[in-house]
Amino acid sequence: ATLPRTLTRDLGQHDGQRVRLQGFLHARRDLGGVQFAVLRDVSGIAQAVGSGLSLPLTESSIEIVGTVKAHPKAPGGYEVQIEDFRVLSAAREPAPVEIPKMEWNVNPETMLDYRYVSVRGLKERAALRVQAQIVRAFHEHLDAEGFTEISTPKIVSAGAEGGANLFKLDYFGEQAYLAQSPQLYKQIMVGVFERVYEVAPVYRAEEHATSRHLNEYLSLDVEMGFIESEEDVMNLQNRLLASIMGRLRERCSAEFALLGATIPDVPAHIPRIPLLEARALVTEKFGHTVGGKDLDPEAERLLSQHYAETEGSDWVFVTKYPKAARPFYAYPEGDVTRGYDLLFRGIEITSGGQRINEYDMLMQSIRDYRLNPESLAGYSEVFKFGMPPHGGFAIGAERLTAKLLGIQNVRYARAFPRDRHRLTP
Ligand code: AMO
Repeated sequence: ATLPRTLTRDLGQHDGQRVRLQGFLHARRDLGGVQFAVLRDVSGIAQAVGSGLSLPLTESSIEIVGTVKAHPKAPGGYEVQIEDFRVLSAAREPAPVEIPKMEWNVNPETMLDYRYVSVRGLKERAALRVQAQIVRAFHEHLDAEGFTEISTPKIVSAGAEGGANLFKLDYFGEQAYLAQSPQLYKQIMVGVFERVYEVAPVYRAEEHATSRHLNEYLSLDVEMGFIESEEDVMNLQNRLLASIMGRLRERCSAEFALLGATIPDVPAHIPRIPLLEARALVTEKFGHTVGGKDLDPEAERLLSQHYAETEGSDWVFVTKYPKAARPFYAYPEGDVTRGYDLLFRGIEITSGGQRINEYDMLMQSIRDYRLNPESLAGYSEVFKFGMPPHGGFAIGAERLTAKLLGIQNVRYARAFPRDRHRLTP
């Protein structure tokens, strides 16, 4: 019988035994008489040593059978003495980037050009694994709170968020768009399941290359019915984030250690501040004048700094956004709305709030925003049929991942980022 496969991370359980490893040739060294091979598998790396071997190019996929020996200087504390070395699929040419030597911010464009292989790097894949665990924890927590997962169209007939950043598409001769957000559909689905979530890519035709914008990103969307106000939504997000961070602490400590990052605490009550007060605070305390109706990136950074210093919180909800800074579906309250943003370590990672749920109010808002009521009829009609008070939010998965891990650009928090100049790989 063939020896079962052992993962590199489990070598310590097999001290003195024969094991079979499979993976990629991460690094190699030939000292003439002896050869060293570093094998990388899904769980980590292991050093193996043999003699009389002719090692293939790095990134070849390989199989090693050998005996495990404790070796304090080897990664993980064990080394495998090679008895049999097999090449499963030989690399045909040297890898265009040296996988073991890659670091964040080293030739970022080159790394992205060769992303199909550079993404194998330990740090690169650690970021993606953390994101996968964020998504998993998102599912787990919301399932436990009675939410149902939904899947809504990404080819749509109208924008949900306004603005000019819609990708146009020819749909059998009709004008269609790539969805900017599942917003309108997740609201409709509240009428079905009361509490829903969706994990799916969304599309934004952002013209400008910034470190926080992608043209395709993963949106973690939530919507819940029968709320009293946006407070219920913020409280849900507060619980959700605490639970995600708790699970990351259990499951991703190795990834955080590799990236030199720490998992933040989530206060039982994340601080809240109305937008107008936030703008004033940033001006008074830091002398920064905020342009526009929203917070600019510098104001977001300063406000976060303030809450980190005064309350020890990496998180702050900015509430009561004015109508001018919110889409048509936001629930109005005088001059402002029941919309909020969540800042995390200096950057907006979420928009959310309570939504309009009364038909007449919604139609008035559609007119006030000078939108075409006909193009929104597939959404607005449902408000004739008893839509309960509801609200929700969306977390940008790449922004959260990047900020958690200290990654400077959201592009590295996505396996195959789409930016202004990048449609491949
Ligand atoms: P909003 O447009 O603010 O709100 O988007 C929500 C969150 O998505 C992330 N995000 C982005 N991430 C990467 N690249 C981009 N171009 C980009 N644009 C946005 C941010 C942002 O906070 N429908 C509402 C959500 C809701 O109210 O439920 C919406 O889409 O983290």
